[in-house]
Amino acid sequence: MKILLISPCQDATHRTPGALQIPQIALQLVAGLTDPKHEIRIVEEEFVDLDMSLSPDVVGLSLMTANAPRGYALADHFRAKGAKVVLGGIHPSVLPEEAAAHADAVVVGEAEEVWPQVVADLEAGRPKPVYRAGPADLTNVPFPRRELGRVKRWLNVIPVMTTRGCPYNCEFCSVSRIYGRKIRSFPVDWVVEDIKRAGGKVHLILDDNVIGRPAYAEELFKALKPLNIYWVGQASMSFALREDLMRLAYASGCRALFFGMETVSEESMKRMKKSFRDLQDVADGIRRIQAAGIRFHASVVFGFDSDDTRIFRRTVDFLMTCRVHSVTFNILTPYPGTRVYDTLKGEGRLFTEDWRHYNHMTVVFRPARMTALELAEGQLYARRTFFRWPSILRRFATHWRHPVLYAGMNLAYRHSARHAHTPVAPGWDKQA
Ligand code: B12
Repeated sequence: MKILLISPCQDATHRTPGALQIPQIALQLVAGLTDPKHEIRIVEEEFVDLDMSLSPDVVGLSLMTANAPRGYALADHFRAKGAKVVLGGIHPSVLPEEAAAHADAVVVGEAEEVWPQVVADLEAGRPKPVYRAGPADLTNVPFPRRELGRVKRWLNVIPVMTTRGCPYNCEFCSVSRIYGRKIRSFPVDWVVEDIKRAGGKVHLILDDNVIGRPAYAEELFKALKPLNIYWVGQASMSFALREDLMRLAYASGCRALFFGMETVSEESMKRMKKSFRDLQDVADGIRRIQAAGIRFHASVVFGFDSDDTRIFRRTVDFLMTCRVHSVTFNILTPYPGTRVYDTLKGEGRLFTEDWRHYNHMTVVFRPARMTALELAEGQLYARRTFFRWPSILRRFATHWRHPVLYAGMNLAYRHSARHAHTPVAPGWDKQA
């Protein structure tokens, strides 16, 4: 069979700028699970145009909520041409009924243990409408077919997986619901072999928390050191309490980590049961992590019910004082399958369920202690202020040892902040 695997873009008119392009690994993994007798093509529409005249036998689409509407349109297009369509990824996994309207089969959860059966059923002409997968055993997974869907990029970041699952259960996140709260890991020698096969020098470890299992992280960091690679990833703030792990991580090539810091509101920290609940502890943690040579990329979320309009200035001032390397200023997004979605929906505070706007960057609900417009303008103020030249130059004093990474991230975020509009979803004024 001719199988076309697609990662749809969110918005064909507004794709991710080159410097921020990070390839998806899910489709290369699905390709690795497929009997090699089938002909496979991978297209990441966020990076390259999709040839709509292709005539595959089977189309597999990987969907998040933000690119689900585009995915459904592509599914309808290829089904009308006679192809069988399979939908997978986090969005179909939380809303299989909605996805089933655009597919011959929906995979709920992880592909590893169901995809071979899906392909066999498709070949036999009798796919089941839904395939439900439990947490996969990661000890014997075929390597991703990284040669497929390769696109030449400014910065060739190679995505790598080492663990799956997240012990935390944040109200705005659907990961633990889909992948479980128990952390499962790929064997360390499998990860090392995968990195060797992938080639490249700069890697993104995709895990939600690379130190979720400290003993495994220690073994992993020691095994990565001889590979002489650089890597970035995600971790929880508790990393700052482990000088030993920070030293091992830096020695293994870690140069920057994305931290779900979420907020500077101690009221919200307590409600979210964050590992750090005192702002001074957070500041000390940031200082220790950056002193270990690891760039601190903060992910901040605006729009919690305890937030009022003072949160924006307080957040920017705090991050400036801590000389943080870079920041993603997100807007609370009630993704389906999360507790915050159920709460806001239950309270009739959602403006829209047009998933195109569910992308961490658009106000789709009525906040509690400010208007939707104040939340949108506040996020924009924070982005523009933190990435102003005086701020970039002042923080550079702390990050001069890694000028390329610093310049690349800060200029890319400055560019997207300067060209951003006030992100409120249609329908906000009806509820203001
Ligand atoms: C790495 C990552 C990124 C990277 C790379 C994204 C990418 N292209 O993959 C970057 C930084 C670019 C990114 C950006 C964004 N991300 Co992101 N990202 C992740 C992260 C941490 C890991 C995803 C991953 O690759 N996992 C490893 C692979 C193997 O797992 P997987 O993708 O889930 O695939 C498995 C199954 O889902 C299934 N499957 C998946 N696709 C398919 C397809 C078929 C046909 C089949 C059969 C099976 C199947 O099989 C796979 C193997 O078991 C997840 C958190 C998580 N744990 O999932 C958040 C996550 C997916 N991201 C999220 C969001 C919201 C975004 C952004 C919108 C945020 C923003 N504005 O910045 C953007 C959107 C970018 C885009 N391209 O549209 C949300 C999605 C929530 C939702 N309901 O949509 C998540 C869940 C984070 C969260 N905590 O909420 N992201």
